[in-house]
Amino acid sequence: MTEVDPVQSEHRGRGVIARYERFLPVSSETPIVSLGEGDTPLIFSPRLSAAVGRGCQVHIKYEGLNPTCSFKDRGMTVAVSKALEHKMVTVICASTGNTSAAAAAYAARAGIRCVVVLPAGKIASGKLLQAFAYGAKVVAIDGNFDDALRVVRAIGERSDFAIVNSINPDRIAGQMTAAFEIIDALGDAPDFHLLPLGNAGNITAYWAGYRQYHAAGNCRRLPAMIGFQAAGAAPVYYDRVIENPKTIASAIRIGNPASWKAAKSAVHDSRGAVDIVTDEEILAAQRWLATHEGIFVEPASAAPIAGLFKCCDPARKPIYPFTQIPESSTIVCTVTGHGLKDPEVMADCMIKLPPVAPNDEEVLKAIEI
Ligand code: AN7
Repeated sequence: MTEVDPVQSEHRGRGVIARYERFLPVSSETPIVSLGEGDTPLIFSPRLSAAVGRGCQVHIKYEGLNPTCSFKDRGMTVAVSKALEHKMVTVICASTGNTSAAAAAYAARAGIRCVVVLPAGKIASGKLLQAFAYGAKVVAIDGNFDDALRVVRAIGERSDFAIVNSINPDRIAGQMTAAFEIIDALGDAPDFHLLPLGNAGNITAYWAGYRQYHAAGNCRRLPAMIGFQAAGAAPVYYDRVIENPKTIASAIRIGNPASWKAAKSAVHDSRGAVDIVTDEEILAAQRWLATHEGIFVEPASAAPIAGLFKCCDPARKPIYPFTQIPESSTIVCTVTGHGLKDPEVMADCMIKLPPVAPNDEEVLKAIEI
């Protein structure tokens, strides 16, 4: 095959760098590695709005519709573009799955090597499949995500590896673009922003994005940032490292988040909160969102939906009761990854299907109508 240059081509896609270049750490020297990420739908949810009541409006930012089906693509386009600009030949990350899928895809696009270090047996099957499909070098370690990140930090000391976890500020910069898009769509920032909290990069990025757009005069208000952790993996909520984090939401099974301090500042400065939701609440919210709004997300992404239900129910003692928020508030929930990433957790909703005769009578009988 002849040499191609995917990054300097005129057809380099209309991703978040093309759209928000002036807010990002790129220059004319930066080769842009893009897969057309961002510009994801902000979907109004009449049912969640009704659940909150009093004229409040709830919108869902559906980040599962990015090129590798999670929000990580926004930061990865910037991180891999910068790695290429700095002539790096290998990117490396630790991951609970989505970062590795995004890193592998953007490295493939850039024509550089990608190494992903994963906790063995703890990655949702769709995400692991992606890392292999995009040709990454995959290493499973006998440890959890926090161990994997420790190893990656050590290897990243070498000058020939670029770390593309969210400890890389280029990742955070790229992820700010989701906040820009929300403001561009709503005409202002929302009053409340709910999202899952794992390694804490995303809450940090959203808050930075909201503030930057505010400083540029693109919105009048700033939202309260409300992060939700799984009850068994809630270091920020409990304010201590969790040695053996446990939750079905494998994406946020993290006991010692890298952006812990920045997340605390975001919550404090925005007058937001961190709360917890149980695995049962997460799975119920995941199913509710799929069957009531047609939006299928992975378990971690259902945490803010479970959290919104908790906030609406004073009996569950939410940290941030929505019965007390002003009338007509605007609320955005970010759902971070696609449901197809983690098919196993939904496997029990696929009932066994004995084939029926190919005629209308038998089919109607089968659906009990
Ligand atoms: C679907 O891929 O940490 O609080 O290594 O995949 O910014 O970490 C993933 C995190 C939420 C938490 N939702 O975001 C990884 C990884 C989904 C995720 C989070 C993740 P952060």
